[in-house]
Amino acid sequence: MNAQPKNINLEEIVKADIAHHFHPFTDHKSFHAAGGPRVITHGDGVWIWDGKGNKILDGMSGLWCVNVGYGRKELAEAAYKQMLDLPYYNTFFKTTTVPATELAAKISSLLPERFQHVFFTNSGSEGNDTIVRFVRHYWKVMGKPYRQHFIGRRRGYHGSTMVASNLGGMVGMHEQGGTPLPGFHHVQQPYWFDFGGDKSPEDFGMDAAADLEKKILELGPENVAAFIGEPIQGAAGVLIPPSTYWPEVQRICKKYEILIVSDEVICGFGRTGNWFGFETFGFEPDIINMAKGLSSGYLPIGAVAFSDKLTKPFFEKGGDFNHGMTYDGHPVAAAVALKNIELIETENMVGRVRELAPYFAAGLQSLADHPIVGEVRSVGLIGAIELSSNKKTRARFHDSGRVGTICRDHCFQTNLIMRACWDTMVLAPPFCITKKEIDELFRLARIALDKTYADVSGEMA
Ligand code: PXG
Repeated sequence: MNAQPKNINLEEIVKADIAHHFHPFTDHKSFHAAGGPRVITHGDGVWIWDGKGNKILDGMSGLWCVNVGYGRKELAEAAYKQMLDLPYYNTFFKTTTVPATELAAKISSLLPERFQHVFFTNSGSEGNDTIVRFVRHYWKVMGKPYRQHFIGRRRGYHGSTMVASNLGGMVGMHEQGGTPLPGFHHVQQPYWFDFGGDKSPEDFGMDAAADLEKKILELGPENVAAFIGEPIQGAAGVLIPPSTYWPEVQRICKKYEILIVSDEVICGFGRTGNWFGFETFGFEPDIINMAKGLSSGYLPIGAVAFSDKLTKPFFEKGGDFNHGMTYDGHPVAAAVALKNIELIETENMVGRVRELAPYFAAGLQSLADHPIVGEVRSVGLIGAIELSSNKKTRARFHDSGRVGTICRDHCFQTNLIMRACWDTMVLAPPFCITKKEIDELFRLARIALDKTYADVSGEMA
């Protein structure tokens, strides 16, 4: 247990934060107007505490990452031990450390046989930057230098660096970075609730995949390097693709020899009830990007697995791969990731996600009758609640994101962390959540929905 109150001078921290801390993905004016941040001080299991002593149910595992839950001493001890042994050494210039190598082998053992090699990064964004350089170079080495174009999905999220945000389809990010840069393209996301119209989800899944083929033909198949997708689009609002979608994407990419990148930063390490999302949705990627759940967020670390077909030319033809970051394979982060994977394995947490999935889904379903809920959906321990002004027509409230923010703020007041992606409320609780805690999560969620409805009931269509 790690639930004792922490002695902090809250006022001082808030003051210092307003004075000196420039936050990511934040409207700074309204942040200041609201009196600064909520300060999170400690956590245990699915619970976190703020500086005022509020006990909060974290329905988001931080930012989709604290999969084993808060307060696992084993992870702290693994970091402590490794820091004493060797706090840092690099993996450049024909060197390695024991945890980095052991982790590469461990990750490889969790993946299909064709993934024997792993490149380490410090975040999901860096992983995707790595993938773009690697893939472009790979196609040059293979004598196909024209294969330089990448295709992602609208509202896909692949990170915040310039290249990762190009792969992603978040317009708000493009607008602030002078992107998308040439060579990055975006197609229909498999989002039946908003775009499916009268079609069945399965037919719509085929349509969304057909949009990829259309783009490939427009660019010229010989110019396309890779398609990147999250098995479930997380930050877009937990878009769970219809069953037809991924198999059809696979067929199309195979037809035109286009590489498939599975961005498993959210889905990886058990979230969907399998180790990886591509297993849940039945496709065969060439490259896998991982971060978040790799260390359950206890330290920053990411990894990219390349299939042997892609690494082979590097081993046979030689020549440097001109890419790397100081902390690639950081030994302390790697030691923590190894211990994290050990916990997932020894406590059968992937099986636990699968077992809890129907209970979690039933909890979501219990909200489906709520007047402002248009749809609920989930796979494993990741789910979404669509806010809608008319269940039948799946109509949206005006000013996309407004009602989602209202609901998120009510969740905050109710001591539940449930995030809003526009007007979709999303959940991804830690795997250690109990059935009783799932009940509590949905009890709090209903309170937040009731309060939201009270605010917008006059807008129902
Ligand atoms: N790929 C995917 C699928 C992600 O979800 C990244 C790459 C980038 O990872 P890093 O470690 O560079 O952040 C992510 C990250 C949100 C939110 O509000 C989601 C992410 C990050 C921050 C906020 O939903 N996903």
